[in-house]
Amino acid sequence: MSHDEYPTDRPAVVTCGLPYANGDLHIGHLRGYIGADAFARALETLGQQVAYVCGSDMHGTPVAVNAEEEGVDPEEFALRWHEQYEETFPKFNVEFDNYGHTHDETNTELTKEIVRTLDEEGYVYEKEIKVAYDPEADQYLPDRYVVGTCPYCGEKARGDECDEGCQRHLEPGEVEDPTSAITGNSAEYRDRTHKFFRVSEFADYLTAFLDDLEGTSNARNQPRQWIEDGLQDWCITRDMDWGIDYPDNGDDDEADDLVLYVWVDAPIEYIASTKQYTERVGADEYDWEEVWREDGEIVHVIGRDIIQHHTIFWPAMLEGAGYNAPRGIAATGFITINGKGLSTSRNRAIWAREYLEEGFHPDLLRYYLTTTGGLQQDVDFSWDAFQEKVNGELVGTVGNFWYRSLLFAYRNYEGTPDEDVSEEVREKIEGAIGDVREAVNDYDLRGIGLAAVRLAQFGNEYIQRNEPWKLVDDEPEEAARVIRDCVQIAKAVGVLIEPIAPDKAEALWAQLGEDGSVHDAHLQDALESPPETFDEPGEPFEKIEDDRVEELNEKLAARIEEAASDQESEAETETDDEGAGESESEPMTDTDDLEPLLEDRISFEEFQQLDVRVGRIEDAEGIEGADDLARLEVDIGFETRQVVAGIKRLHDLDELPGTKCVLLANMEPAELFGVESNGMILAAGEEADLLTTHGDADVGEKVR
Ligand code: B3M
Ligand code: ZN
Repeated sequence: MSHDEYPTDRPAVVTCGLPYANGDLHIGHLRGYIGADAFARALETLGQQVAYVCGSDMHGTPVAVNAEEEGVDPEEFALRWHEQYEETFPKFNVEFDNYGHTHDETNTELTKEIVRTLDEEGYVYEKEIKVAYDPEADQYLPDRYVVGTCPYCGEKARGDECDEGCQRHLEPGEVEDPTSAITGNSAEYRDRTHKFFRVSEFADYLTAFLDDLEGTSNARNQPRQWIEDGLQDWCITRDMDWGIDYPDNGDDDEADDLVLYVWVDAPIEYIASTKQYTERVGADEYDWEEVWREDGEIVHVIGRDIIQHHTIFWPAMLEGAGYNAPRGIAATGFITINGKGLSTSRNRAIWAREYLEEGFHPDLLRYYLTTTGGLQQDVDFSWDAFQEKVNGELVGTVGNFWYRSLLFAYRNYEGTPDEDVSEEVREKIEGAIGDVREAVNDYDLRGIGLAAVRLAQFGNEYIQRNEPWKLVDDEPEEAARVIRDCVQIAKAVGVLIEPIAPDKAEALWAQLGEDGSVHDAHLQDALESPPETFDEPGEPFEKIEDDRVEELNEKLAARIEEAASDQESEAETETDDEGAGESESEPMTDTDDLEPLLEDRISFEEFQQLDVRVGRIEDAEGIEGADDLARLEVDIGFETRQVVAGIKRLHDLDELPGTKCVLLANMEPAELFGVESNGMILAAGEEADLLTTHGDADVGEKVR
């Protein structure tokens, strides 16, 4: 693993957690696949050589249990889902360089080879353990076949994971009060001999590995605690038929009927899939061994529920078998739906198929999922928030800028005016390029998207400020110069937004008459002149209407209700959720995405210098020409103040009159967009959540 800034001169591989081939894909899965896809594309725009690979996770009880419920053979069952995933991902512009599956020959062989190596290196031993068994079903109960209580946090847990509580991996025999998921009977314990991997020997290695690891802070920090608490060796075999057989090294007896635990062969698919890519394109173009055996850059994008597997078990396996270590691990937060945990069993999910059937463009969801919160934050999805973001940022800012500037250019110059780009605009674009570069190095997807949107926002301000429509007759040269700048900004926004909205960026590229594909463009191309002529532009984004949202909300509510009544009547056992960041727990605030607390303290006297008052908003309207600013009239008891606030796109202004707010009354007056602002209303966070009072404080009361 290297620490040189991206782009490096070594090949990189970006992976995302493998979906269990056991059910329909939903927005929780998509967040990870889209996120990793966007990251891989962004790395490429920096000039890094990248392969983006993944595959379906075919083994383990998540697949076996669901196949059994359907009464089908697990292989047939998993292959069916695998094929469906292969078809679905490209529909979201998730384009893997290779998409394999864990049951294919490459992965099966590589897994056996790696396990054999670990065994030969002395990292594997046998131990007799107690394994849950259901006498009625006459079968052992590995992992999801058994449910019980987590010994660490007391929450309801599955055999191998505390999925509703502390998210820990659980070893066989650890879950308390084990009950069979097949019959609901209490499980008995039977003695069985299993294979163990000596993870505990890797404590020092893993500590050093974490010191070097890049990515999100949850992935870098959480595992330290697990190491400090003492690492347990890891049981790597299961009493099951479905899976990769424990590799026979000639002298095994008992291990002959065991398969490998799914978490052994699943991450190895990252390597196998990269290898398949090389087999297809040739090692001259992309060398998987350089990545995995030497010093390439390995980046894993995962859900935060599988941090332990990727920061403890996986790097220990890689090290033990002589492979390269991951450079970065980015663990995403969960998705909630209308503020509640996504739940497939409760049908509280947005399904991939459903989204497509509604006819929404994939890039809209890509934009929403990557820019709504920081990567490790939980992101809430609601159709209302989706509409607000699409209409405000994509239609209102990006689309509006693209359309108005290119239309003006087309009508007046039939393309790009023959002028030089101004210094101001060149610097602005260079700044945005720098922001993207920094965001990629920080594994900050939102930063990538926002750099593009901010540039478009600047473009709108620029065109508004320079009013080329007024110049075109009297000062034609000046008008041409302004539009020349705008066309360059439009192109730059396209290059910058490509990782997040690849189709829309490609359409812009074609609109400008550029050769080739924007997917091959590098960030520096944002500064290259667009072709001299281009055709009449169309509007790139379509607004989502209110009645559409209402209809979508009704549909969602109706199916959640239907699922609830079905569940009541069936009182079924919950076995159908498939990971991918699915949790019933409430979203947590992750302090990494918050601004750090200020170190410097102020005195009470200093605080008293702030004259903060309760106010009531009397009137609110957008300021013409400003994308974000609104003019508010705020009653503060003694008088009514005119205040300018950056909330135009974040709030429905018509709803604000009558709302109580909190206002800093002795703020220096300022002029914004020609409007005087006489005070400052207080708001929290990027969405400008307006502060209000909890009780009946009167308008004009001082806040102390
Ligand atoms: N198949 C799905 C999950 O737990 C699991 C990921 C494997 S990644 C190697 O999110
Ligand atoms: Zn727990």
